[in-house]
This record gives sequence, C-alpha cells and structure tokens, in this order.
Amino acid sequence: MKKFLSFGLSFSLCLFLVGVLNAAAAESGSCMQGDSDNNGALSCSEAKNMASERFTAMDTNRDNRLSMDEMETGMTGIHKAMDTNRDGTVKVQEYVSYWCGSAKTTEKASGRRNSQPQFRKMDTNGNGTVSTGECVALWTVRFREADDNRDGSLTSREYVQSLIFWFADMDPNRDSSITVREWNNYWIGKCR
Ligand SMILES: [Ca+2]
Ligand SMILES: [Ca+2]
Ligand SMILES: [Ca+2]
Ligand SMILES: [Ca+2]
Repeated sequence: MKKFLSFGLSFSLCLFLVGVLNAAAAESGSCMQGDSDNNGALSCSEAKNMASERFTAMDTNRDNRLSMDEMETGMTGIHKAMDTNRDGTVKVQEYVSYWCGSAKTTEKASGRRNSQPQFRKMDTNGNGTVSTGECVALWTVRFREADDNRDGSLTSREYVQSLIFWFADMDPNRDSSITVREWNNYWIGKCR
C-alpha cells in the first residue's frame, strides 16, 4: 500500500508543478511523463527509466511479474490521479495532460491498437525521441480506445476494463502475467 501510494504521488507531482508554476512555464509543453531532464522530449533512456519505475510500482508483491490484479489496482490509482477536477471521470484533456504535460490536444491522432512498442509508435518521425505532439497523438488514440461508450469521458471502470484489450498485447505467451521483458517489449521495444 505504501508502495502504491508513493507511485501515485510521484506521478502526480508533475501535474502539481504545472499547477503552481506560472502559465508561461506550463505552456512550454514540458512535464511529459518520464521527461526527467524536462526538455519537452522523451528520449529512449528516459522512456526505459519510466517503464521500469512504473513496473516496480505496480509489482506490489515483488515477484517481478505483473498480474492482472496488480495492473487493475495500479490503473485505478492512475485514473484517480488523472481526474484532476475530481468529478469521477477523465476527459481527454485530463488524460493527455497526465501523460504528455500541458500540451494542447488539437493534434490529429490516428492509428490502431497493435503490438508495436508504444515508444516506437509514438516516435512517428523515427528520430529516437518522442516530442510532446507525438506523445499527445498516441495517448489521444489510447483514450478513444478506452472510452467504450464514446461519450468523451473515461470512467474508472472503462479505464480499468480497457486493460483487457492491451493485456494480451503485452502478454504474448498468454500466461496471464507480465514479465519485465514483456513489459519493456510492449512499451519500449528496441531503441537507444
Ligand atoms: Ca527529455
Ligand atoms: Ca507481481
Ligand atoms: Ca475529471
Ligand atoms: Ca465513456
């Protein structure tokens, strides 16, 4: 529980900072999840660090595997953290801001769910880093996929249930548990 709590805190810190910093700083579009040098772009090594932190935070029984239960618990916490106005649902703006910082969500987003590593999927121009715009494009698509009834609001239930769709993509050997390697293959793939 303590572990879970610190996970929620560390991942909402960035949003907290956006709130207290002045508007100009917030509009710079930095504060993407994992962008530890705050340069508005997610490098391969930043993405790897973020993936491993998230894995460790969700692996509450520390067996180096993520079960469906552990992921559901983790995602319930993330939904709460994304819901910045605390009305119980997450709008696309809240969702994308959580992952990509204060970027505008006007980016054209297209694409389909598939097993291509998410980092590679985000890095659409293939330059090895993910810009805020690329981040927004991917997470906008993920929002739409999760918004089951297409009302533009993501309930906690919709969010957690969306796991069913992509859990299989993460778990190619279908043993219902995600190893570090499977996790990294899904989120990062090969990058340097
Ligand atoms: Ca960076
Ligand atoms: Ca575990
Ligand atoms: Ca909300
Ligand atoms: Ca909905």
